[in-house]
Amino acid sequence: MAEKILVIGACGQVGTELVENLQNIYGAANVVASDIRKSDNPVFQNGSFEMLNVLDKTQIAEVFGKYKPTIVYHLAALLSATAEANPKLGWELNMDGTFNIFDACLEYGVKRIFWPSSIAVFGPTTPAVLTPQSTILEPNTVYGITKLAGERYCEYYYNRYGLDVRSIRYPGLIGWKSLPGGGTTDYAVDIFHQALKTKSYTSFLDESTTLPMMHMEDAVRATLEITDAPAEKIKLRSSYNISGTSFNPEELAAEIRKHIPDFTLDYAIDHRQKIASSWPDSIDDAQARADWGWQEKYNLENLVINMLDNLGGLSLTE
Ligand code: AKB
Repeated sequence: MAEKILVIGACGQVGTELVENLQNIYGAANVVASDIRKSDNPVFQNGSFEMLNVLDKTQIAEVFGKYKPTIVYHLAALLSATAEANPKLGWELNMDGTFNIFDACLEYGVKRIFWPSSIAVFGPTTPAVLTPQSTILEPNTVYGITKLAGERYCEYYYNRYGLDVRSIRYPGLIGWKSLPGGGTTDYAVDIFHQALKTKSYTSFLDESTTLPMMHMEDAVRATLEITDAPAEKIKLRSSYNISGTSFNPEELAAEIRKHIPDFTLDYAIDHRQKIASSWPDSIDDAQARADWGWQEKYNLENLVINMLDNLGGLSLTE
């Protein structure tokens, strides 16, 4: 039977690029994108699009009933900074929304579901360097709390109901095709746009804040690889650590200066610093490598070249 793919929260930073990849793999006719509002990105002109609020069970039943998806990517969530601004909505959307989608997946016999966790499950008491897969999980943001509870529910739904959920803990994601919204790691995308426009950037995180980061191409590939891996390779039914690279704003700026020598970086630290300070510097992803063969392609150097190149800026050095 041909797969029917449903992407929920499709118009966000990951969804936009994931939908494009899925259309290339399965054919646009087999990919249904859904979100609470439609983005004008051209990718959504192909295939089907449905308005879908994950808190609306009637709407969920309509979409699942209409398309009978075999594989679901449930990406709808409030990210760290937005959830801190509205903790009740953060809890409701991230938790109730996830229950509603997991239950619909069970009811409609979905074969596999992908649900993203995040490095936000870690907190100030977690070992910060090469954070192990199994470690202290005491997040102090509402986003991190919902991601940790969500991970536990992934494992619970797998053990109790046999729902084949797969999950990875996304680091900060950096891509040129789509913009992030409401995260703490968003500076690492914005800096490229500003570097090209104004040759300057004001960072809301301080110079020594090292965070785990990943190029979007790697993140989308990890998402597809874990979702498509044979079930017996997925030994962890909570969520896998995955790692790309790690850097702080100063290191990122130094790399950008190799291509835009007069780029300047200033600092105006805001509330997001507290969130970032609670997250690790780097991640140990040995289990993802061993179980389903995870391997990143981008380090800081080729990530910066790729971003500037695709955003049209390498000509600045010529
Ligand atoms: C955020 O900053 O909230 C996200 C994340 C690390 O999950 N990018």
